[in-house]
Parts: sequence; structure tokens; C-alpha cells
Amino acid sequence: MLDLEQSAFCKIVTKDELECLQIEHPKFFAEITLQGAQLTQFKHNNLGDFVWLSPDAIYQQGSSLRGGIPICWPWFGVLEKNPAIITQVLPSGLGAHGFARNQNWRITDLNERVDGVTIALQLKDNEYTRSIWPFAFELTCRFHLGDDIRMELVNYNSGDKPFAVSQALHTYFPVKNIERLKIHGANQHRYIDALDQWQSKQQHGPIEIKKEVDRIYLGVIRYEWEDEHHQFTLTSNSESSVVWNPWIDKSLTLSQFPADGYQSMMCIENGNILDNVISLMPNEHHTLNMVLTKQ
Ligand code: TA6
Repeated sequence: MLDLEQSAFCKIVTKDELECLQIEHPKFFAEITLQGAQLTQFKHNNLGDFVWLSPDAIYQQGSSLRGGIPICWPWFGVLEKNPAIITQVLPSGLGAHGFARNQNWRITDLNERVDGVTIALQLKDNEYTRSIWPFAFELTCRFHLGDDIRMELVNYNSGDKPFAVSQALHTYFPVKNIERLKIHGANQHRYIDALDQWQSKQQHGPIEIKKEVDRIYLGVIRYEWEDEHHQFTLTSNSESSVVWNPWIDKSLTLSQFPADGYQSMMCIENGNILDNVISLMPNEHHTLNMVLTKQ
């Protein structure tokens, strides 16, 4: 683990059961839990919150906080809904969204500048991960934090066998007025409706949220939306992304989530899902990137 003794802006604090890296930069405040390398807060001094964190979030070993940017890896969503290339090497009955978000990552690189901070955290295979997923890997998440959030999730096959993963950066966004939200960018794109027998459908116009939404949009999409006089833009190299809001009924079933939480958030999750899963030969890399701006 990198020594933060000489760091200008970074320190490690313990919140309940979790170690959190806190970055107090002249431009922003950020918090990243070492568990899951999960960015839980990014508050820009002029632009405000870029991500949403549940008011009921708990800092507990083994359970990902509800909010920020959970890293779903080496499978996304309900395991059984993944392609066979993913499910065939994993035991059944495992929870959604993989094990990476519940493992402790190490800080491996730090670069602090006037314009922002670049920090890398890494997860390598260990006895637990090998017990359920028999592959050697290095998963590195690099955050570039400044006037925007830029992330690279670098998959590296450090073993001698090929493996496949589905993955996503499961970002929770703050929404001041869910009734007026219009998410642009997906017009005419196909999507899989996870709430309607996983049927393939086509998006017409902006995405609006008036009920539970859980859709996998296909193709590279530049999402744009306005929330209370701020313009958000989300871009990624991924060719599959999920738009999700639990709405009223599902909100009551979620952990770490207030009954009315659906009114204050929505998720857009850039990833490699369904046919867009990635396969890596030994010594091969793949990078999933994401850029979130707010003006
Ligand atoms: O990406 C959408 C989704 O799969 C939803 O169906 C919901 O389960 C959400 O992720 C949150 O999952 P989690 O395991 O974090 O409660």
C-alpha cells in the first residue's frame, strides 16, 4: 500500500468498519472506500455533487455502499442472467454484481496536482477470489479527479488461462426533480427491457423515469441530461449501459435505501454486459473508461 504520509490532499479515515481515502483538494472533496475502490462522494466546490450517496448508506465490511460508483466485476447483474461464458466457471447462487466491490483494494499510485488528483487502486486475485473464480488477474481502477471525473478500469489477465468478464461502473446520480428528468443520447438505440421478459425494444426520444426502469441500452451512447441548471454529460467506450431507477415498490425492497430514495437518484451504468462481455487471453489487457462532466 502506498504511504500517504507525504500526501498534500489525501488521508485515510475509518468510518465504522471501512477504511476510506479522503481527498481534500482546493477544487473538490472526494471519498473512496478501499473496499471496492468505490468512489462514494465527489463534491466539487463550484459544481456541487457529481454522484448520489444514500442517506442510509452503511460502512460495513462485505457489503457495498448504496451510492457513488460501485465497480461490478467479474460479473454484472444477476449471475444467472449472464451469458454461459460467464456463468460456466462460477458456482450458482452468488450475489449480483460480482465480488470486486466487497474486496479490499490497495492504493498503488498517487499523483497530486493543482488541477486535480490521479489515484490508482488495485485488486489482485486472492485465496477467496480463486475459490470461486479460478483465474489470476490484476484489476486496476484509475481515477482522475479535478473539474470532472475520469475513470479507467483496467482488466489484466496475469494468469495462463483465458477468462471472460461482464462488468460495469454502476454510477448513482443525484436528481433534484425526477418528474422533469429527460436523459438524451439513446434515441433510436435498441435496449433490453429487464422488466418486460428481457425483450428487445427501441428508444424513442429522451429517456424519462415515470415508473421502475431497468434497461440495458446497446451501442456507444453519450448520455446528457439537465438537473437544476446543471448539464451532466456521461461518455464511455462501453457498448452496453444500464439505466435504472427502482421507483416506488422496488425502493421498499432495497438495502440502505429510504422509501422515497427513488425521487432523488438514478443510475447509468457503463459496462460490458450481455453480448458485450470481454474475453482476455493470458497477458492481455482491456480498459473500460468513463468521463463524467457537469457544467
Ligand atoms: O443495474 C441495475 C440493478 O441490477 C438493479 O436491478 C438493482 O438490483 C441494482 O442493480 C442494484 O443492485 P444491488 O445489488 O447493488 O442492490
